[in-house]
Amino acid sequence: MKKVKLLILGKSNVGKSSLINHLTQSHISLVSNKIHATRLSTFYEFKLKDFLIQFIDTPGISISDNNLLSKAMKSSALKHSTNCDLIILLTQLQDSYDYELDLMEDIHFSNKPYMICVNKIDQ
Ligand SMILES: Nc1nc2c(ncn2[C@@H]2O[C@H](COP(=O)(O)OP(=O)(O)O)[C@@H](O)[C@H]2O)c(=O)[nH]1
Ligand SMILES: [Mg+2]
Repeated sequence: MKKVKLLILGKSNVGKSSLINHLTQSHISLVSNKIHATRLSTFYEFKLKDFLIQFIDTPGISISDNNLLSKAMKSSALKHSTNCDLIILLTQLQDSYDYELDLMEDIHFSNKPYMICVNKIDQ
């Protein structure tokens, strides 16, 4: 069975965990409206036809915050980019995309295929 690893990146609260919940049709991922509900990256696996899909849910990476916890969370999330098959950058309609543009530099550097998805289209 082929294993496919999907790394989900994005700001806190854009709906990364909700998306994984929806796609895996369960409620195993932690969802909340609090910032940094997922402090450490979390792995979820499910089978789809002949594939074993693994989602890597990451905490929102605080690029603007210069504190140690933010830096540790960012490097912890990005280290998964070395062995994933696809990076999904999740975003939402907002005033500024500085955060995403910053993250795109790391995504380009990883040389992995990626897609940018826009969530909360109901808003
Ligand atoms: N309106 C709206 N709210 C959403 C959507 N997806 C997630 N949310 C809400 O956004 C908040 C943060 O979701 P969460 O999955 O914890 O975000 P994460 O920090 O990126 O993992 C929760 O209150 C969700 O219910 C969506 O498509 N539309
Ligand atoms: Mg989350």
